[in-house]
Amino acid sequence: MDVEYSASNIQVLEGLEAVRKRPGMYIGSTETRGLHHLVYEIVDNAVDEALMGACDDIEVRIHPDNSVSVRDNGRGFPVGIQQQKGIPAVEVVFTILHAGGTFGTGGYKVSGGLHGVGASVVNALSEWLNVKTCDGQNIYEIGFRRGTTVKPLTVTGESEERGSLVHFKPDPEVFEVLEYSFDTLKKRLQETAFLTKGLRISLTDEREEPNIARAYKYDGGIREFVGHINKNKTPLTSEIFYCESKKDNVLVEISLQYNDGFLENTYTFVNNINTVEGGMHLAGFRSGLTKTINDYARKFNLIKENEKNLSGDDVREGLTAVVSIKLEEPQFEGQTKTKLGNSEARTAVEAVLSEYLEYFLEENPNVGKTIIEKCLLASRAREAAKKARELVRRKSVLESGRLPGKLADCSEKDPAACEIFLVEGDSAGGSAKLARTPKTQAILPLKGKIMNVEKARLDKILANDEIKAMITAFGTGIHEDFDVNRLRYHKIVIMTDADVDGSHIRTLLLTFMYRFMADLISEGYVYIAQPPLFKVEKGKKEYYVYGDEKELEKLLGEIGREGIRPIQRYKGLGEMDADQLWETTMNPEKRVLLKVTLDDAIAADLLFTQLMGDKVEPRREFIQEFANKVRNLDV
Ligand code: TSJ
Repeated sequence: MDVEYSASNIQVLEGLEAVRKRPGMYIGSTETRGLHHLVYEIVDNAVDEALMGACDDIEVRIHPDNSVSVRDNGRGFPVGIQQQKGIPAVEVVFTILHAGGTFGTGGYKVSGGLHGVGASVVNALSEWLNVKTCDGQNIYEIGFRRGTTVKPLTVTGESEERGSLVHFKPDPEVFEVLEYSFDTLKKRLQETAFLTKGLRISLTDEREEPNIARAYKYDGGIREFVGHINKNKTPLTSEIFYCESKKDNVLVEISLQYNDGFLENTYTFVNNINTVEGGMHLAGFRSGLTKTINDYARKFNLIKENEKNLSGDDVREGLTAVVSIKLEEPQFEGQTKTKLGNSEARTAVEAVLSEYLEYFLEENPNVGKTIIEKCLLASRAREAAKKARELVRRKSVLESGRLPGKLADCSEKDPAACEIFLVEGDSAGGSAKLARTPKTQAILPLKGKIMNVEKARLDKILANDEIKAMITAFGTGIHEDFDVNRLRYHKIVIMTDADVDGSHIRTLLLTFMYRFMADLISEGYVYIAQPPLFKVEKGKKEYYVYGDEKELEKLLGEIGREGIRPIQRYKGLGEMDADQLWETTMNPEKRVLLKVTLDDAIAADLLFTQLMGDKVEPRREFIQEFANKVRNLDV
């Protein structure tokens, strides 16, 4: 594809001062998330160059000063004078708000989508930003400070190479957090590599000696993505379905494979944006899947004439799928603007899936048979569960409105003012009950281990006492009956020990909520309490340390070591008395709560699966990784 894109085609709009005045409007937050957003913006522009077929390698480096550089081997920036502004096009890209390639002139862009704020926004929010670009002949450089050009574009040398390099340092005057997370960038870059087959993306962390480096390149694209998601599960077949086709100007890529579990993992992307809220493409995928599988099963007599069609739930049990589409003018809707509204995406995805999946099943009859058997099993189990549920429904605790006996409820009735603490163990539960403010704080002690919800169908899960207690206390119902408007507490606080067991229990709880009450998490009702790890007493003063040994050392450095009584290390909540628990962990005036966010459902699912899956080894890694992650969650 040959796209005409010269210096004069760049659309010009104004106003970088506005960006520095209200950074939140442009990048969402000036905390960790916004900080990382800057990198995605720059990388997405380089990915566009790859989607044009002009580049196949992107290199991201985190430098020791927490500046970041992104290099690609594309055509380099256009350097000619842009007519409207009379300055080089590359300078327009970085100094004029909303300047970018004109939309709809051909090709699909991943930048300029949901997060597409433009390189100029990154520039405005950077203490400094330097650009180097090579067109196969010359090396050009240009430099900026807080969005203003300080080193005009000049030729600084000759080179036969091509490509762009953007190096920037987020402005400490703007960002509250300046430290990049290798893991966060790694996950996002790996996802981008899966979604852009053949593109190599590397990440190097120069803050560590020796440097830490990762590189991702997937020639199989989302087919490898599906394989990756199913890595720690047990796939039903070794074959992974994959198709790619264009319809009504919508480029559709779909890959899927079934595993022996009960849950569905379908991830959808539009122009590389993870559409967490789904939308038209997801709807098209679902209807296409149900229809194609039923048609196939009927055609080959795998469902008897007197049997009912398989339902959508039946054909999605144990399904892992990635649907990635590209279209020129995506319309995003929904609370987090991650729901696709374009109706042409629905018909395109449905048509492409039906055509290619039918062909695939006919070509691979053994795979077809295995899948249909799995769906039939799901269907029968669902029927049985439904009958069982109807039988017990009237007497069910879930419906009775009676609160669990172990719950120490609060007296306040307005959910917005109420909190519930899910506390590990009866002894810590006892202290928490003494410590709490009974008006607004409820306590629900939970027995050591919560059931593993990935290994059971809903009817089993509902029979579990701990889970029943949570559901009735929350008041929301569960799964299809879930209604977040009935939630009785607007803060659900998970309070577990700061050790490996505590982390395991926390993960089980989060898994349960994520799978059956996802809105609790996406709407920001779930928090993690942070009990301190150390207590330091000096003279009459007490200090609590919530971080690790490093932080303890820091405190000791600040207050001096003289006259310090032996340092107390808390192994569990049970070691604190009620007063201490209140002071350090429950008092809304002083405590630090971490809000659980699951905007990255894939990463979460992979983590959960690693913990819950059959294979033992990944489990240990998970507990360690998640224990760290939990400390880094956004507040
Ligand atoms: F985000 C960004 F803008 F800062 C950025 C852009 C960052 C990085 C690392 C790379 C890029 C980028 C832009 N790489 N490649 C390009 N290419 C163009 O802007 C370009 C080059 C040539 C032509 C042409 O028509 O000849 C057109 C374009 C859009």
